[in-house]
Amino acid sequence: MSEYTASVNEDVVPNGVDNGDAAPPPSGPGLSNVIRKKLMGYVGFANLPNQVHRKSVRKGFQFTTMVVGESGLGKSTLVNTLFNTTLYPAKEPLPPSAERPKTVAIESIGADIEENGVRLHLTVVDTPGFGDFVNNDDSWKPILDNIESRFDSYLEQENRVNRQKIVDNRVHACLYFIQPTGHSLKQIDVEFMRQLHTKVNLIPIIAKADTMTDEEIAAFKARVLSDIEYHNIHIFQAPTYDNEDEETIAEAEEIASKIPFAVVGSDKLVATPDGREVRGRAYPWGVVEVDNEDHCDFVKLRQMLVRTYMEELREYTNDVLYENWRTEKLLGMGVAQDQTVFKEVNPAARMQEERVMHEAKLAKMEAEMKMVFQQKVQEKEAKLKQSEEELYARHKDMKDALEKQRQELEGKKGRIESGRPLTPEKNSTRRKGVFGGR
Ligand SMILES: Nc1nc2c(ncn2[C@@H]2O[C@H](COP(=O)(O)OP(=O)(O)O)[C@@H](O)[C@H]2O)c(=O)[nH]1
Ligand SMILES: [Mg+2]
Repeated sequence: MSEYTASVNEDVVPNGVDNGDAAPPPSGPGLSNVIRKKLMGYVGFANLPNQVHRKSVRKGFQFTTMVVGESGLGKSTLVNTLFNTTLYPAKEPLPPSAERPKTVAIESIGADIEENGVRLHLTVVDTPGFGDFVNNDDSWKPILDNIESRFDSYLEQENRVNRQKIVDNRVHACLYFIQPTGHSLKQIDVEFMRQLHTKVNLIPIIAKADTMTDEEIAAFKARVLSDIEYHNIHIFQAPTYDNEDEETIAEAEEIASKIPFAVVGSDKLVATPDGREVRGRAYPWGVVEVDNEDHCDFVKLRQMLVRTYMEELREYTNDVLYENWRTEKLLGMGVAQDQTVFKEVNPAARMQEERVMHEAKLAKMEAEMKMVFQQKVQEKEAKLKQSEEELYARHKDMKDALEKQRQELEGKKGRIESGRPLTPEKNSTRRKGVFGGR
């Protein structure tokens, strides 16, 4: 068993994203709140060098895991058990009269753990309040927002000129705690997993497995899995590689066969009837051992999360979950990926392509010029036609006026020739005195 220490940097940020300060080693004068703790036993991430190359080992790993589930399901206890350190101290339950929060909070705790020269910057994101309200319809929303804002912060760092010091605060795994009801998934479980499965590696866990018998657990697991399948929920699956040896394949299958992991958590040591000291829970009828594979799936869960697939979880988060989110986001902003940057360039083909493009451009310009010309001609024609019509109308008016004048003169001429006075009406009007004026 190896000896090592862990320093716990309790950096609790309610309702928000930790700003990355939690991850780097707490080595500044400003970090006086660092608690140094001695770990109780071997955790197992010293196996990481077998998972990735040495460079990242020297730099240390950033790994963020999130725990989600109704309160009292043993999330904090399991985190303590997993990382073998009291990240979460025992909490006094709230008195009945206390004000209770009305929303899901997001709290993150960072810890730097070192094991056999391998540094792990661990962040655990807790989500107290999830599922605790009368109406839990949107319990998943603040959690999704938190995961996406972590993607946002990573994207923003990627876009910086200096990309040397990228802090990876993305959530690499989400342990979802299912209540050991023995029935099937609840609405809130299905809704959460449906909303989150494309954003985070989901690892379903049956909490407090010591409250069920082996047969009940087997039946419950089958029902949970069929619910997950029915709702098309994607849970994290360990990848299999072609050239792997039989032992590794068998191990992967063994881990996969335990999903959803039925776990028991405890950060206390208890004595077994045969005199051993183990992490477990003591009951009048016996002791449930956390690290005993006959008692629960804790060992397999730790193997999946820490010893074997930590790098795969990080990789899948980066290559698939983050990448899909990024593409969607950029598309939403109207920025499309320029596929040509990925193409291999063949000079002849490139020239041909450019010529075709140039010709197409010329043809387009010609067509445009033609169109403009035609448009101008049409406009001119329309104008000419209009002024012609105007001229014609004026000509007709003048002709009509002249004709009228001619007729009047004709009438006068007739009257003069016949010897009648030119304005007989004028005199008669004056005489009768009926019509005024004129
Ligand atoms: N029976 C049983 N009790 C557990 C288990 N894990 C935690 N508990 C107990 O459940 C209570 C709530 O645990 P806690 O870790 O605070 O739950 P959280 O609210 O989900 O963080 C505590 O009294 C724990 O001792 C478990 O695996 N089995
Ligand atoms: Mg808790």
